[in-house]
Amino acid sequence: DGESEGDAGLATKTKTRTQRPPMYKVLLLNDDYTPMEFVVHILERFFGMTHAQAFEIMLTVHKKGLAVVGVYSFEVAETKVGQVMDFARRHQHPLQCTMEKE
Ligand code: NFA
Repeated sequence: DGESEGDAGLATKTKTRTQRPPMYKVLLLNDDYTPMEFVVHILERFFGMTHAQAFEIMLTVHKKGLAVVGVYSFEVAETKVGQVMDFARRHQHPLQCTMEKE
């Protein structure tokens, strides 16, 4: 027992660490053209933020160039990115949203 030759017959346990699924950061990128209120609307609509939270994060993106707007499983992150990109394109704004593994 115990995946070891040097145990002289004594039981040993090899700890196997549980694998948590990877999480993905969803990032919003600044640009010079997308209206501030449009970005605030996106953060409320797709990321469940209050108006005050959304305004604060929008200003962070505006000043710093980008911000993490949420952390999700791959599937949820992919859906959020798709929703933002589609909504921005339909309104003819150049807003960019991407995801990266944490
Ligand atoms: N920089 C944009 C502007 O001045 C606002 C903006 C914020 C765009 C966050 C994209 C993301 N109108």
